[in-house]
Amino acid sequence: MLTRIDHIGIACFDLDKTVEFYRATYGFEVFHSEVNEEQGVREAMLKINGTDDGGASYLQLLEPTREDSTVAKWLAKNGEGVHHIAFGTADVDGEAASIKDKGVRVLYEEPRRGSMGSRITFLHPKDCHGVLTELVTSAPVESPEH
Ligand code: MC0
Repeated sequence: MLTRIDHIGIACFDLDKTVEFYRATYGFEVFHSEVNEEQGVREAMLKINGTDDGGASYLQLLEPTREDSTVAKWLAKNGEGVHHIAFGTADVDGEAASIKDKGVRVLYEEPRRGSMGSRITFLHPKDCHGVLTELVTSAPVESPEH
């Protein structure tokens, strides 16, 4: 089951300037940031709200780290804007298999590493009415130390 909008991915040319726009305009703060070399992005996660499946919804701001990355290619063609949406699920493997059975191209054989230790895969935008769609299983939340 897909149980939340995990995040909306927004491609930008300058991550720091874009983070500042979201802070100054809406008051959203950076919850987490990292570089994902495999995906070729530097990213900032802005937490918007918790969700009733125990997860959360984020805006994910993405700046390419190299010219041959998918985000750099997309920015060159489209300019800044919404790059993908991501649905959260407890079972990315099962959801990907079931969606593949419906004839939608799943881009990875096995889920890969996403933001904050999550496991992710993507569905081809041409099979999703023009929307690059990601499936995410968040990393388990560590219990607080006593
Ligand atoms: C490409 N297309 C898109 C699109 N990217 N349509 C909607 N939204 C997008 N983001 C369209 C193009 O306009 C083109 O349509 C067609 O798909 C083929 O695109 P292409 O530019 O020729 O590029 P390809 O085929 O080499 O690659 C497209 C593909 C790729 C979706 C397969 O971008 C991909 O593998 N994406 C998944 C990985 C990714 O995006 N990673 C970055 C976020 P026309 O009509 O012109 O033929 S990483 C992330 O988000 C992680 C860190 C996380 O969440 O934790």
